[in-house]
This record gives sequence, C-alpha cells and structure tokens, in this order.
Amino acid sequence: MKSVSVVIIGAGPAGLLLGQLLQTSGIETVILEQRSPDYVLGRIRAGVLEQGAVSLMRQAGCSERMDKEGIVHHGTALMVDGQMHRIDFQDLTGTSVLVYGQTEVTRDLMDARTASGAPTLYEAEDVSLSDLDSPRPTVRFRKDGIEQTITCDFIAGCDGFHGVSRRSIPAHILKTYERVYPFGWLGLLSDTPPVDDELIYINHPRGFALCSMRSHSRSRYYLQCGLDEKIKDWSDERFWDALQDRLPASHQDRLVRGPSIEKSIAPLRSFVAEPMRYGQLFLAGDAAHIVPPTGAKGLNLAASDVYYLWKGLEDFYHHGQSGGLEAYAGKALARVWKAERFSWWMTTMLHQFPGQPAFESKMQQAELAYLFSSRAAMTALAENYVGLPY
Ligand code: RFL
Ligand code: PHB
Repeated sequence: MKSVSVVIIGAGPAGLLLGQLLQTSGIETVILEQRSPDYVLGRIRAGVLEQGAVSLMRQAGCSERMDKEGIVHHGTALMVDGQMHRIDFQDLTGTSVLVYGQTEVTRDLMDARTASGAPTLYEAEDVSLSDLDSPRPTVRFRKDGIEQTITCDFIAGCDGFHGVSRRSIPAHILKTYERVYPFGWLGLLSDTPPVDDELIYINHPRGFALCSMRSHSRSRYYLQCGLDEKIKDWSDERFWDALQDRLPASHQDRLVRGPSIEKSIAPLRSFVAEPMRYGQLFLAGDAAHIVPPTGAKGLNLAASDVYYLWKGLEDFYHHGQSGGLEAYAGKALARVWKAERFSWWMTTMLHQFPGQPAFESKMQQAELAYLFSSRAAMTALAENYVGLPY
C-alpha cells in the first residue's frame, strides 16, 4: 500500500492547478484521472480568466505562454434590441480579464507537472474513497488491470460534476441546490478571425448568442438552443446562418465563416453542494458547484477554491495549523454563492425563456434598460465579471 500527503482526484484545471501550487510548496501529491491526457485536452470549455486565476498560474510557475499569448480584454459588449452597449471594465473597475483558453491552461499545467516529475495516473478506473472521517483516508482504483490502494492525509475532490468525490459524502450530510435552465448552448470552434476585438453577448428574439475567441485567428461562438437539439442536425452552414442572423447589422458582413474544428452542446445548470468538506475530503471546482457559462465564472471559481485549499494545506504542513482548512468550506462557499448569483442573473437577463409569462419579459426588458442607464449598475456587472476579490 502506498502513502502520500494529498491525493487529488481529477486532472482538470482544478486538480492540476492545486497539484502545481502544492508542488511549489513542497507538499507531496498524487493525481488520479479517469481519462487520457488527450481526452482531457479535447474538451473545449472556458475562455476567460479573472486576474485571480492569472495570478495563480503565475504563482504555480505556469504563466510563460499565458503571458505571451493571452489577450487582455478591457471591456465587453452586450447587444440588445440591435444596439451595442459597451461595458468598460477598465474605466468602471480599473482592471481587465485575460482571454486564454481552458485547453491551454490545462496543457501548461500538464507540462509543468510532467517537468516536475510529480505523478499523475491517467486512466485510473473505478476510483473509490473510504475512511473519509478518519485521519488516514484510503483511495482505491485500478490501473492497467491492477488494483491499487493509497492512504493519505487529505483528499482533494477535483473530479468535476460527474465525479466520485461528492457522491462519497453521506447523503444525510450533503445538501444540494439546483436550477436547470430550459435551454443549452451550441458551441462552435473555428480557425477564423473573431468578428470583433471584444466578446459580444447578444440578447436576440431568436435566442442568445455569444461571440468569443481563443486567439486573433481562432473564434469560439455559441448559440442558445433547445435541450432536444442534436449536433448532427447542425451543419456548419446552419450554425453560421443562425449566428449571422443574430449579429448586429454592423457585424453581419464582418463574420468570417470556416469549417468547424469542434461543435458541442452543453446544457445550462446552476448547482451548489454544501458542505464542501467532509472529514479529510475537500471538494473544489465543478465537483462542488456548477454555474451557467454566461458569466464566464466556472473555471475562475475552481481557481479561487484551489487558492483557499492551497493556503489551508500550506498552513497545516508548514505551520502545524488547521485553521485554514477549518475555514475552507465557509470561505469558498461565500465566493461561490456570489458567482452563482451573477451567473444566474446574466443568464436570466440575456436568454429567451420558452413560454415566459409577459410579466417576466417586461422585467427582463426593464432590467436591461436600467443596466444601460446607470453607471452604478454597469459597475456592478463589471466588478462581478472581472472577479470579486479572493
Ligand atoms: P473538470 O474540468 O470537469 O475536471 C474534472 C476532471 O476529473 C475527472 N474525473 C475523474 N477522475 C478520476 N476518477 C473519477 N471518478 C473522475 N470523474 C471525473 C474528469 O475526467 C476531469 O478531467 O472540473 P474542474 O477541474 O473543476 O474545472 C471546472 C471547469 O472545467 C469549468 O467550470 C469551466 O469549463 C466552466 N466554463 C467556463 N468557466 C469560466 O471560468 N470561464 C468561461 O468562459 C467558461 N466557459 C465553461 C465555459 C463550461 C462550458 N461547458 C462545456 C460546460 C463554456 C462552456 C461551454
Ligand atoms: C468562451 O470563450 O468559451 C466563453 C467566453 C465567455 C463566456 C462563456 C464562454 O461567458
């Protein structure tokens, strides 16, 4: 039986970032990931990093490429009723966000871990956690057909929404809060120049759309779609036509079409599990909470959870203090709920809700009219978008 200080379940951005930060602190970890590295890198997800996440990548020693290739965005546009409204982050909050894809974040963290020699066991099957409420919990799994067991001081559950960690907390202790939205996002990635220098969030009568990017030559676009939609029914041409139709007149001719490199549908959900700690198990990232992507918060919340957990573990191993770990769930959840509120608000304000009563439609219009008429309201949007302090 092997023994290690911290077992991290999941090699998504949360698990890899935590692993790298603990590595810099001299704390020994093993990461167990059920998929292959290529599978993990093939998932196209987040694109926008708050300064907090950027700073953690630097502290993890993984910022060289990000600092070179990431694109600083000082604002974003919201398009409503055919009118573009710019939210100037720099003017309203004095800060900005960085456009750098989750795939690249993950790749940089994977490379750094390989270089450090710290172990990541990919394709680890049937991971199970036991003795979580004892001082030495156990993790069992199968790798290359061989059953293995590791004991440790702590387990970091960074295994996403469908992972095993949250499910290992006894049902009578776990409380969950959930909202499932009656639509999804159909995303398309293409090697074409983005339609604008900044992101554009579009509220359109035929559904929400988002124009985003990964670089000056790679675009990422999303369309609101029904939950029963199938990828096979969305040819590239149909996607481009629908997107062009939702763009402002000023941008319709600027849209550059090209073959898709990836197309996928994601359902939209708000979800929080409390508590984020059970015994020696600490949940971080999507394992504990999901936000709809409209606020660009999912990866950034994973990063702030990781920050609190890293600091708690450092206090424990370097100073023999458990206060940081005791405070972990409370600190993380306080920030999580504010991001949940912001993501729910952005989603509610910008999408078309099928069968929405007339009163709710009027509220949505009033919300938007107020937003664009008030510097205070735009500042509230901007300060949440760039990220609340850790
Ligand atoms: P992940 O990325 O899901 O990684 C979890 C890892 O755990 C592995 N795993 C297991 N390993 C071992 N044993 C098991 N039993 C396991 N079960 C699962 C999985 O294979 C996986 O590798 O969670 P993590 O690390 O918490 O990271 C969270 C982020 O991925 C997520 O919040 C963001 O992608 C959300 N998100 C966005 N976030 C932002 O901050 N900004 C954005 O602009 C943004 N855009 C998005 C998004 C998510 C989207 N989708 C597809 C849901 C756009 C989209 C379309
Ligand atoms: C993305 O580029 O994938 C992206 C950007 C902003 C969002 C969601 C997704 O709000």
